[in-house]
Amino acid sequence: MTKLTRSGWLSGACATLAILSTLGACSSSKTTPATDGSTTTADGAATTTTVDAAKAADSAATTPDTAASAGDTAGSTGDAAGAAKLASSTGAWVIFPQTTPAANPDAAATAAANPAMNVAGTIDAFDAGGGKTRFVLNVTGLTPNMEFGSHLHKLACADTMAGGHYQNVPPTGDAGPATVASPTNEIWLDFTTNAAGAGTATTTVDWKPRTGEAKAIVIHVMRTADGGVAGSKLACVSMVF
Ligand SMILES: [Cu+2]
Repeated sequence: MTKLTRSGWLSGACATLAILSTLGACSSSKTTPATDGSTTTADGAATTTTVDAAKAADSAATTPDTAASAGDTAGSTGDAAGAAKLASSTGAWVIFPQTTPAANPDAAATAAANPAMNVAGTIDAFDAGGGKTRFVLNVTGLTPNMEFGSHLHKLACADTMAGGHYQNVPPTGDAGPATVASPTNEIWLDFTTNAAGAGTATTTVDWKPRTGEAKAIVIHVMRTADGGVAGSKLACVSMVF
């Protein structure tokens, strides 16, 4: 339906221009850059395919509910097969200084340069269907062959180093940290880097983060232990729900 509409628009535009005796606009300008990065030819059917593909992707990204069933079939690779994206990390990574023992009590982090000081990469969250959310982390530039912890945090990177972990069920009454700091109640994306310093992690939870209450992904110096402890915060990137 979209293809027909776009093709019809192009044809109509050229026809109108022809009537106005400005044939050059349609016949001599073979290709023009389109805003989505593809090229548009005035007469080409191939172009509409490219444009439609981009529009389809945009549509999937902005209408998660209608694509929920696609998310179910996407498998563990995450971003393939049209799973609706709920959120992505954005902007530059913030590197937290590791030179103040009081602020960063972990010895491994304070003794050496930040092992995540050159981190790059992204985190995406997808609608996995049935109310579930799948997170996929792909990072590079870290110290090779090292274990890291990583979580979804409540605050922005610039706000008290992203604050604490986002939790689906916050602590209430007598519930201690151990009862709510778990990989099913929080987003844990721990990983071990390969020899090239790259790491990946995927986790799926049966809930969606509440809008406005989760704002960043933090990488820690240690793999996450019981109770959510993972040592110093090394780096942070914005990821807003
Ligand atoms: Cu954390």
